[in-house]
Amino acid sequence: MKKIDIKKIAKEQNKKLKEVKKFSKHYLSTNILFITFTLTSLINAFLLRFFTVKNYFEIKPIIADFAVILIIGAFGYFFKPKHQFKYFFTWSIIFVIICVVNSIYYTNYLSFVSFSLIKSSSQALGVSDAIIENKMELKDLFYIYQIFAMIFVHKTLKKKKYYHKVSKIEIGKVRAVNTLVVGVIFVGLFISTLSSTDISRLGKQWNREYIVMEFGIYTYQANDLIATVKSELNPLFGYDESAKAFREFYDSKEDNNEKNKYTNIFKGKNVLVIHAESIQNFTLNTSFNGIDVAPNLKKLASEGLYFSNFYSEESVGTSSDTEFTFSTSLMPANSGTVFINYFDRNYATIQKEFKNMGYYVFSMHGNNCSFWNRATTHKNLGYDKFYCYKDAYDIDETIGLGLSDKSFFRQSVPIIKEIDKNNKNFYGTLIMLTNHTPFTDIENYSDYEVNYKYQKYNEETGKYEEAVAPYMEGTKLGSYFKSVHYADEALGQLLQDLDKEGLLDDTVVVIYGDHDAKLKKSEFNRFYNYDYENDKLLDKEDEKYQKVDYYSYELNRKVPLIIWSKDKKLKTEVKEVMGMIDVQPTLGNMFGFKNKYALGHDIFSLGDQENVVVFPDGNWLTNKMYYSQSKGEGKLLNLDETVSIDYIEKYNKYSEEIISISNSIIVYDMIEKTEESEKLVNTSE
Ligand code: GP9
Ligand code: MN
Repeated sequence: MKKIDIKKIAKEQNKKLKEVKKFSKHYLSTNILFITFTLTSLINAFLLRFFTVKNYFEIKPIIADFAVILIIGAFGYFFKPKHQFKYFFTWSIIFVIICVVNSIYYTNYLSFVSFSLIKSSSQALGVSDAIIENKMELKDLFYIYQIFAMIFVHKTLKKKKYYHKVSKIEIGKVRAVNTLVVGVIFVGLFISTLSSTDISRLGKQWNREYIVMEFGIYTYQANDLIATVKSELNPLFGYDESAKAFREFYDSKEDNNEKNKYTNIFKGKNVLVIHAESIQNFTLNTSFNGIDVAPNLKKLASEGLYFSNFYSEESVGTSSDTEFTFSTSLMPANSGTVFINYFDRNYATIQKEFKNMGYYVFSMHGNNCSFWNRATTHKNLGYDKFYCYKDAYDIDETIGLGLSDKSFFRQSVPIIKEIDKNNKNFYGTLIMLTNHTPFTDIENYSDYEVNYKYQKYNEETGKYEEAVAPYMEGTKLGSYFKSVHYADEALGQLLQDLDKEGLLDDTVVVIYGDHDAKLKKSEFNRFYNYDYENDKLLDKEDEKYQKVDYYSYELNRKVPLIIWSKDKKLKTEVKEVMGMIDVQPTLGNMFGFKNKYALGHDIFSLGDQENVVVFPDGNWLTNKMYYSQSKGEGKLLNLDETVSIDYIEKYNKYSEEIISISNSIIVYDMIEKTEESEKLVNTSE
């Protein structure tokens, strides 16, 4: 048997330890500037989160910050030691600016700054106003110590002839590569911690707080820079071709001037538009133990004009895309989101139309004013004022993402009353919030039950007894139903309060679900296929089993659209398929305006023409079929009817055209350019 020489092993270990110590000592004493830069940058990034989003102990953003600093710092080694200070100092200044500006911005807006806002002077002014108004706090300037630390360390090193000594032993390229490798390892480590939500939110960028919390401030700012530059570059390519397509499209577009029974019926009436967060249409037809999920919406739908096959056409911009499509009758942008990347274009909006008719046009939201860049974009859409967050509301009850809908509505009514008093007419948008994914917080506030109560036969007693099966309790879809029930109660309360104040007498209420709840297909499995007697799912072979396939899921994503007024004369269910893009022309006909750039249709002026709902991914839906362009296949809605290949090709072409014309208007600011050239023609005539 081989003898283990413990002494030898201990000796070797000792030797290794000594080598590590020697290396560490050598590394620490010959990389002082780099280490100072790395540590101070890391501390500042940590402090920024400490003072803002407050996720102190989260390791993820620290890894991300560290990786960014290492990678940037590595390039410093390509300079000779005596020139390295300039490099590290420049980056220190950039990092300090990032921290100070974001800190000030957060103090004022509870969000982080974006390069895209530089273009919007109003936001920049907002910040400078804030500085003048003394909304800057001492902590916002704390980060500047990094600059002094760098100068101090540099001067001390210079005095000690450090740079001269280091230049004799340093092989810059080797150090650069080694540091880069370590940086890349940390990037890999960081990526392994990411969830799909993280990645999608980094792409969407609307929740800036979340990105800083998870990715750290430096990655946030770099990502923001890339997104801003990308959206700035887009307009530089392909303009001529798009302008030609745009002109041809509008030259050949048939203008429908046909009148119908809804033409001008609401002329001169006030409008309240309710953006009902994540309300899907099927919730109006759902009840648990005899209690409706959404009794108020159901009642409004039965009294007003109810569009029961209505779809939101949102893309990655979710809520903001819907606001955009509703307002402009255009599709969302192909890349990026209008509210973040193309908010400064000229759009023909419903808000501007009402403003031209002398209305006071406002929006209201209980959440952070800068979410989805609303504070800026709402102004550009034509709103006179955006009542938001702490500027207008007392955040006295928080559920989920922020101010609860009940409190939001309760506080909105007196504001609307005041607006009504001071203006002849008003048009207002109320953006709800509580029914936002992940819907779980509602469990703490709701007593709505989503279980299944039934009479069970007790063989021993020979009697029927009340039994309860858990059904949707404890599931995400279950929480969603509770959340919708809450939102519906809030809506009911709003209408009651408005009525009490006499605000419904001359007002049309428009309610839309802004998009589906983004629930997984599997969530619906339990909902449709629950075997309450055995508290399990029905067998797939069971004749009652209802499969949730791609098409049934997509078709079920429809949201309610209700146009309601107190006199209840509207009372009609419109079953024709309809998209968010069709709302502006439909309301335009009712209130007496027309937008020549609208890509949707007045649903009541279609005559024999079939309507089509185009989705941002090119899929489309008619009364006859849902077609997926990416799959290259579709589903007939009525099996007795067939469609031809030409039919499919016609709508494939049409949906591509609608998406591309919309995108041209958004990216190349086509409406502004057309109006400018029309002005030129008019003045030269
Ligand atoms: C944010 C809220 C939610 O304030 O409107 O936006 P969403 O996540 O639905 O796009
Ligand atoms: Mn939304």
